[in-house]
Amino acid sequence: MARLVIVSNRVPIPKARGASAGGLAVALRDLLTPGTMWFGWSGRLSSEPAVEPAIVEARGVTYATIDLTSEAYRGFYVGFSNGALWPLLHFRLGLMHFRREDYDCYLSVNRSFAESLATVLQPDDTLWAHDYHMIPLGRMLREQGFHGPLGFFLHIPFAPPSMMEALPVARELIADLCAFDLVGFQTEEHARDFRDCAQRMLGATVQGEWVRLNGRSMRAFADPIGIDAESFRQDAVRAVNDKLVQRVAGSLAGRALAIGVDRMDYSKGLPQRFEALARLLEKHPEHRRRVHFLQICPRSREEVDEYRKLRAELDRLTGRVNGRFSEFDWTPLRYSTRAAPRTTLAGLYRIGRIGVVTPLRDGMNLVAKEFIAAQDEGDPGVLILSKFAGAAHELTEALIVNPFDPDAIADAMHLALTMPAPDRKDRHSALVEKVFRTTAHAYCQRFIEALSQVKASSVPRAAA
Ligand code: GDG
Repeated sequence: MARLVIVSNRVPIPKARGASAGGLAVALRDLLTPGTMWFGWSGRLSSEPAVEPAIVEARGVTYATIDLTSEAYRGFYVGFSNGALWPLLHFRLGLMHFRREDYDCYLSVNRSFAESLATVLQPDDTLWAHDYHMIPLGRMLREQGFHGPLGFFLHIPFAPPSMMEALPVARELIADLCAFDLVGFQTEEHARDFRDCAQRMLGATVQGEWVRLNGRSMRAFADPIGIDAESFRQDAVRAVNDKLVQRVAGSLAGRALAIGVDRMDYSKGLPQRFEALARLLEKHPEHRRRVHFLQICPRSREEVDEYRKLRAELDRLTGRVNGRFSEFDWTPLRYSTRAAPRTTLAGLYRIGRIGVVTPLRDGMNLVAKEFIAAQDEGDPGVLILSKFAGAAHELTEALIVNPFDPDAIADAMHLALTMPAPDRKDRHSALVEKVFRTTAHAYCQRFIEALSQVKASSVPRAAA
């Protein structure tokens, strides 16, 4: 196959030995064979970034990165990507802050990416760009004369036309997505929303998964992301020896552990989840002193106002729940904003009786899959899953809840805490089969294969 060039906002350059890889690096691990290139932002700010990327080679993979100015970072990353696109695509119109200057900055950073990429791209490369920061990149590369296959994957949800229309530059962004040969979404619902937007807002012709606009065709399909289930399971088994896991297990003193793991983000439904715990203890006092809820919640995007407000709200709610229900030797809610090492996390899932995954909207949600992979199949825990997470389209044997309804989450917690072992095992065996089938490996293979096919059929004959 031609050389693969992966593009994403942040580039996970492997660090010192033993450091664990981030989410996207784990998902794309199978593709990081010698010869591959990964291009994107270095994570550094500098006053005059160079056009030519800095190159680091590790295990045969070339990592090419550029710096951003602090002004570009504010407009492109904080402003348009996380202040406008993220809330819009998570159905939070009230939190969307659109500023034309931020959008201009978003375009100009994408243009810098395209110009910098042009210095390292080879004509027969295949390019796969990731996520909402990079939507205009495909069109810009085409304008620079790149003819190779162009793929894009959106990790977060898409929105239907009625919602997309609220963004003043939605038509431009949808047209930009159409400039790729292949666009992957987490679920068929998101893919369909995109095709509907292309049809209704741009007048494109849609046939099945194909979208035809201005004389060229592209494909928009669902390619659900997964985890490396086997290695995660092994981590979880090994983590019985992890000191922190042992300390947490000891501190439970026989009580059930309910666990939530989320970046601190308003899309994850954390206040409703904390409220649900209070409802559980109120409606079912028999669970008082018998359950601990552990919420691991690493801080994220604190440059954006909404994220700082969320932190203050969670601090307040934690105080309220614990103030109301704690006893001298029992605290119902433990909440930490520190990140846990990956193996520790796997071990904590394994000792969890309930995994609580209740985002208000989520592209996929890998925590749901990790929780399932980590369970002891002889005595598995129960997954409570939001109907608005992409994962709910596959993991139908979880206890599916409406995350806006703390009472419904509380009822699911009660059901999970009282579920007999045979029921837990039945649900788990159906779920684990799915998590081991729709893995990260399967996700990558499906995308790369679709990209190799789509190009052949979408290039106009004269140009082929
Ligand atoms: C986006 C989409 C989509 C969390 N806390 C710790 C930690 N994590 C890890 C989890 C999981 C990952 O971070 C989070 O992934 P999610 O899928 O849950 O959510 P997003 O970060 O919002 O990711 C999402 C995903 O992209 C992939 O396409 O599923 O819908 O929003 O792997 O385990 N890892 C460690 N310590 C922590 O404290 N080590």
